[in-house]
Amino acid sequence: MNLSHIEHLGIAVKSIAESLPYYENILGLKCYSIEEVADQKVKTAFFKIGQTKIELLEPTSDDSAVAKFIEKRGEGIHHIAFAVADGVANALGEMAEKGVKLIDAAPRRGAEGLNIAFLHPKSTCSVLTELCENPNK
Ligand code: CMX
Repeated sequence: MNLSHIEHLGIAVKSIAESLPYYENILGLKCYSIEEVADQKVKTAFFKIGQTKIELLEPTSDDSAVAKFIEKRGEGIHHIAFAVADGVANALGEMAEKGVKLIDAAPRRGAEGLNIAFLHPKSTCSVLTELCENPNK
C-alpha cells in the first residue's frame, strides 16, 4: 500500500455556521465547499491547506456517527484520511489480510466524489482512519 499524503482531517462540530468564523476570520482559510453527505447524516465544510484539507462535520441527525461522537467525546478531531496512491480496494485487501478491522469492506462514494473506506479505531491505535482515492486522477 502506498499512502501519498494526508488528504484531510475530519473535525466534528455541533454547528458549521458557528465554527466558520474561527477558520475564516482567525485562521484566514476560505471555505470552498459545503456539501451534505446524506448516507453519513452529516453536513461537511472544506478548507484547503497545501494538498491537505480540513473537513468540518456537522451531524444532520441525532443517530449519525458524528452526533454520537460529539455526545460521547465532545467536539474535536474525529478522523484522519490518507490518500492511497494505488487504490482503496487494494489497500482494503491488504489491511484485511493483516487483520485490521474494516468498517467498509469495499470502497464507497464519499464527500467530493472520492472513493473512500473507513478502518475501525479499535484496529488503528484509536484513531478513526479513512482511506481515499480520487477516481478522476
Ligand atoms: N475516533 C476514535 N475512536 C472512536 C471514534 C472516533 N471517531 N468513534 C468511536 N470511537 C470509539 C468509541 O470511543 C468506542 O470506544 P470504547 O468502546 O473504548 O468506548 C468505540 O469506538 C465504539 O464506539 P461507539 O460510540 O459505540 O460507536 P459505534 O461502534 O456505533 O461506531 C464507528 C463507531 C467508528 C464504527 C462509527 O462511528 C463509524 O462507522 N464511523 C465511520 C463513518 C463515519 O465516521 N462517518 C462520518 C464521517 C463521514 C465523512 O467524512 O464523510
